[in-house]
Amino acid sequence: MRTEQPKTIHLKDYREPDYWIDETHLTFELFDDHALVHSRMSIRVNPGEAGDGRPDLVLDGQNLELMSVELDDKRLASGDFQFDENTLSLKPERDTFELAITTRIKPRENTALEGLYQSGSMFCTQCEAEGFRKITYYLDRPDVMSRFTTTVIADKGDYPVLLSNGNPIARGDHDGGRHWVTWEDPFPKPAYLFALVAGDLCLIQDSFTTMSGRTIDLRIYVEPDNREQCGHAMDSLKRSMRWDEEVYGREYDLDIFMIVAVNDFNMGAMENKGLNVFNSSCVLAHPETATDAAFQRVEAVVAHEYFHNWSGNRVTCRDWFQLSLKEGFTVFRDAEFSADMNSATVKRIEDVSFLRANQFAEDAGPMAHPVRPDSFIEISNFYTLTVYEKGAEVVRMLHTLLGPEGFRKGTDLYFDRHDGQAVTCDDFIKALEDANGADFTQFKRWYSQAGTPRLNAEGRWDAATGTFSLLFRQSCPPTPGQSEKLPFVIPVRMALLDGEGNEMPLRLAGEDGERGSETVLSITEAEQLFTFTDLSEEPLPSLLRGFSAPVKLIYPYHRDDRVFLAKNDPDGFNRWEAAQSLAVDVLQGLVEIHVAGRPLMMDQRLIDVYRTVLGDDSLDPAMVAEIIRLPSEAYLVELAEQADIDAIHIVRDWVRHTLAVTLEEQLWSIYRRLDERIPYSAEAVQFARRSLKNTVLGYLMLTESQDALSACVRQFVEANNMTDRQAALVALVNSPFDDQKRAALTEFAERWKDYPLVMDQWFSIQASAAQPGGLERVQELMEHPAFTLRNPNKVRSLIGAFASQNLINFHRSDGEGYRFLADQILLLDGTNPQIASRLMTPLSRWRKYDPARQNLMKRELSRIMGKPELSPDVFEVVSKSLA
Ligand code: LYS
Repeated sequence: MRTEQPKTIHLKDYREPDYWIDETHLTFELFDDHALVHSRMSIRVNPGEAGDGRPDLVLDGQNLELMSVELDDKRLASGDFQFDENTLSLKPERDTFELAITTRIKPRENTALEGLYQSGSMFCTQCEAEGFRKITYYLDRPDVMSRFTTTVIADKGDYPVLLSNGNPIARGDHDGGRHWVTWEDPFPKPAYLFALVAGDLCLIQDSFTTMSGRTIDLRIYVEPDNREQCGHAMDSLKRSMRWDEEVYGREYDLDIFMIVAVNDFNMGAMENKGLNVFNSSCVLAHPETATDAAFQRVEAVVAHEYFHNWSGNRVTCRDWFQLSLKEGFTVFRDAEFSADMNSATVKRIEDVSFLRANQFAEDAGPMAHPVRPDSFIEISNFYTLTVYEKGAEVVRMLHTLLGPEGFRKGTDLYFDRHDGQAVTCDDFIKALEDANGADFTQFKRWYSQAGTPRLNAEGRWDAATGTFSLLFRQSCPPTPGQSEKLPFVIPVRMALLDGEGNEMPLRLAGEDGERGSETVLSITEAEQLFTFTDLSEEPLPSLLRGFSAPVKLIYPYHRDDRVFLAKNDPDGFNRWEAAQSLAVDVLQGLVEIHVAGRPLMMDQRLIDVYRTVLGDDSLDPAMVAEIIRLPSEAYLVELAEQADIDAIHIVRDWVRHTLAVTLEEQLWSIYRRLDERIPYSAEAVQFARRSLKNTVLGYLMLTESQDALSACVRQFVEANNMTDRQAALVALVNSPFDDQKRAALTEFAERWKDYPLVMDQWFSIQASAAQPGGLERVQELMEHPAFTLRNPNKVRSLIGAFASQNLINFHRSDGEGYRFLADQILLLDGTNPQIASRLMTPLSRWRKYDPARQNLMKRELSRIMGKPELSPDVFEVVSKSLA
């Protein structure tokens, strides 16, 4: 047990800093085993905050060796300041002064990958959220914005490329083979946006002409071996720049925009001003080594980080409780961008599936928190699905309520009004309100109340009057610290369908005029009734189109209604939703039957829907693929009050087999039609065809026929792209054909052993395979020469994939899966607490399972809790999980 508990920080305690830092001049001397950091800051007291007498200046600092402190060019003696593990404080004698500090740090020993660290042969930084304090003493908070200049000095042979934010303004050589470059960033920024990179990197260069005619120098820096894999990231960057001009009127502001790919990175990427640092998995993409999904992820992450230049950098967060101000908004922006570049409906389906299986689970677990949290122990733990993905849903609802034009007026005002400032979620809402004369007082509950609202709806048809009334009732389950919730504003996009599936004209009682054939109902009360009039026949409602609010909608549809909607709803998203909910209903019913020990019987209606969809040539093949994909085990677990993971797994498998066998002929004809030999292109039309072909191949392999096996092996061998090759490997790995499986895995590893990102895939495919013995396989793979606990991508692809995607093996009834995960968490906590803390998620969800599993999971949580010197990251999650 730790001796001292880490402190909780509360939003309500926010106050402005006592001092501002107007200028920050940094000089880094990089050496093999250490770095010297000299900083010189122009500091001024914050008159608003200074009461009687001048407050102490308290700077943040962690793991720093303090070499010297100079105040206005006078070296301070050790009695002139105090310092402890986390701070350096002194008493300034004037309101404005210059403070110079030298620290010594050890980037090579920095395994937490926060601050300045070494990845492979290069130096790089990650400062968000509180990493800058591991570089030098500073006011490391986002509301302190400063103009930075940075000089980097290093060996010229080993580190020919020296980068920082802004523009290079001077360079030169020193004796002894060292050289230096000075960078100047004209835009004041918080320290979390600082970046430095030094390495032997190759440069891929292009340019972009902005809407006002300025030419921007675009640069991607990667290790020389990766030179051929940057084209897609560069194209994505140019498309993002154009899109942000067209859709938001936002132009890029520096002369250079740089992206650097690094192999060891805790997250996806980071939007440092002018110098984005990326996990190499979010930059590199080549048809032979990256799947379509990887191509789309690169496009999305490049866009996300680029969009941050306005939503995050030009306008930043006042404090870390406001994280969703930049992340929720930017995820919404990148999702809309991806929707415009690819299939909008498919993008929405993917995002909604992900949100419901994962963020809803977070909302229902011990770490549940509002989009704008009230408190935290460790801010790194709050880079969550709630802050990012639910935050984006909240912005999407604002977009829905205001319409695209009103929303644009609002964001124009927001960027205008707050350019160069550090602001709050309330400021964002206020700009949208002021630009539109809207009142979002009640809407703001989405920022302060946690949990996933339930929306129960019921319809009543009155033939005599030709009216259809919809009664909505909303509620929200309690979450930690919030037992009672007030009603949310829930926009419900909807239509009413007639017996042919056509949308009927919408006229609401009490309103003049018609609402057209689709409308948005704004639900604001706990209980609210809407009555539609002048209807010629009983309608079937198509509700929550496009998932217009992140809620659990419960409408008492009959299975036949869902079949009808799945076949006829003119709204593509709701066709998918109807098929999904039909499948959920069928699966849940079968789970009960299985648990009762009765024989399983397939509901023919599900087969009928799949058959119709598979035969509908007018549908986008990617849509067909989405519709015939059964809901994931994770989603079924989330929906269950208490999940019977064995039953869910058995039943879902059985349904998949049954579908495969029943639809075999039709599946073959689709596979044959789509199995074409064409040159690869990373475009939506091809993504769609491969997506359907490979979903179909997955089903065909379930029939265990020799024909399927031959087709699969042939695809594995002959594929001209990684998407097809990998899909075949997945199908083989999940099949009973042991010889072919082994051969394919060996061949794959041999061929791609020098490609770390491809090997990540190889690990994760095996870690996710549901065959018995999954844990032993993972343990064996941990000994593989390509595996290392030091690289976050490797940890995620093996341990992370096992614990979050291989539910049946992770939850084996003897608890060995839990013990294994806890062991890894304890190991990693000593080297990389952020990664250790992320791995806690599956254990934190223990309340979802049966009492025996609950005990086994709690036992591991207690074991983790008992470790002395636990990091604040893991401490926060484990203590909240056990609370
Ligand atoms: N701001 C980054 C993003 O674009 C993530 C930083 C993560 C810091 N722990 O999502």
